[in-house]
Amino acid sequence: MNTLSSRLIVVSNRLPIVVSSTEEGWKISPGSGGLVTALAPVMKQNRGLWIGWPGCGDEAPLQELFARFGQEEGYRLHPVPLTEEEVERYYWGFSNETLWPLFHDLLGNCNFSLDNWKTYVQVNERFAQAIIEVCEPADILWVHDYQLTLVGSCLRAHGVTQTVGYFHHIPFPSLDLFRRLPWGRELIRGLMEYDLLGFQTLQDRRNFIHCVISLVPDTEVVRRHRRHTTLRYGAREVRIGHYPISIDFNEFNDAAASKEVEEAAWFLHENLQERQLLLGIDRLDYTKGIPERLLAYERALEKYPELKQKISLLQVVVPSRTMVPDYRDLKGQLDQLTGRINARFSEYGWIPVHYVYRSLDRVQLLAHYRASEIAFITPLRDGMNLVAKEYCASSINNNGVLILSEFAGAADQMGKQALLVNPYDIEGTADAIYRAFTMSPSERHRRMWALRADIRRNDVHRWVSRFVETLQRSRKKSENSASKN
Ligand code: GDG
Repeated sequence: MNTLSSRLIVVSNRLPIVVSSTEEGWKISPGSGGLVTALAPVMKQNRGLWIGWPGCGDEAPLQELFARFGQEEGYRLHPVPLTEEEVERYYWGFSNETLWPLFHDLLGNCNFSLDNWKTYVQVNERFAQAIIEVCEPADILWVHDYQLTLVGSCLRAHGVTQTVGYFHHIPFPSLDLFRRLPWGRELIRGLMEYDLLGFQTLQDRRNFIHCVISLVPDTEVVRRHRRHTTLRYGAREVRIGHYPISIDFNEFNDAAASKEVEEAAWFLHENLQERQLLLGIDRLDYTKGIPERLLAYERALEKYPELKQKISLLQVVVPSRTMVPDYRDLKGQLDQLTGRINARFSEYGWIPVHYVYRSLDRVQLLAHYRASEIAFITPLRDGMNLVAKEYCASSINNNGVLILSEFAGAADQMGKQALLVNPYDIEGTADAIYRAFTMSPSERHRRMWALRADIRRNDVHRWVSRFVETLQRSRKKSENSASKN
């Protein structure tokens, strides 16, 4: 991407860092994940500044650590300190127990609490204050995700007129569901104070526009383009587009080809030469459809007995949000289901489910991708699902098959070449396992080759460029109309 004419400020709930206390003193290192990898070069190039909650209390010498980080990484950090109670109500409460389940169509998991909502508003205001402290008139601002929907409107309330973009990483629900949120109108109006709103899929973009038109009477559609729709909201024009997020294809492809990963992958398959590995990797989350997946696998073993001894499910579950009661219950359910399937089907020398409840290091993660003949990714709902893309980028021999839920955002781009399933359809998903297992090498090659070519072309660097360039265009447009008035 070309250098921008202005400084880029990124705002997210968490800063992209890990702060830890070691025997040699405090340490700071960049966090992992696609967003950090994609944004780091753009931030370096454009004198970037990243604003967010550091994820620790004031026991760490943050000023000193941030100065070190700035020198080493080439962009600066600015903290938004939060109290324990704020984290409890804004993050664990409203973000993770209300917005997260509602936006994933799981109304039954929602907790609607007025106190949590009030703290959410207050913390969004705190983020806006932190931006105002450091922001200069020419800066471009890019806010991320559902924890910070109201930052744009808080900024406007303080008279900030800069161009502000927002990217929504999770799905946006239908009007029918969204209306259940008691503070839905405030949230939608808050979002309409951004200049550019980015969603993962066309469906999310449509759902959002439908909610705006129905709940905010003073809006109208000005233009419809393939990539975005422009709405007029009061005196302002707001662009709403879809920008499917992606991964750093080359990084996964190259790392998967390394000697270290090759050896680890060989080791994983060592005792299982004649067997196909079916891989599930997820954060512990009820949106990921892990119990339904286990039931479909159980049904496949029942319906297609020839799979016995010939297939094993490797299910990795990364501990997450264990403070939230629904997540603890899910863990119990998984322990019970895997135990049942293994007790029912195990034979000497063959265990049907290898269940791992921990995070894998990077080499192991890539080795799992490379070693598995089939990826089994069946969320009930997902904004995108980067694991599906990472699996394909690591499938360097073009021999993997992707079974993918039709309710993952990734299905929009990968649906033609993946075996699409409805995760609630246990019978259909069991059939897809059998179909993947029996797929010929030439069909596997053809499908995986096309999947990889598409991810290579539409990688995360392209995603960043497309969003930031549109944001810059929005800025030029508002500058032009301001100079005419
Ligand atoms: C949100 C949206 C959207 C997983 N296991 C291990 C591990 N991972 C890494 C994967 C991948 C990431 O975690 C998971 O990304 P997802 O996209 O699947 O899901 P969310 O975390 O829920 O992210 C989602 C995303 O935002 C981006 O917009 O796609 O829909 O929910 O990168 O590699 N990493 C390591 N060990 C593991 O065991 N090191």
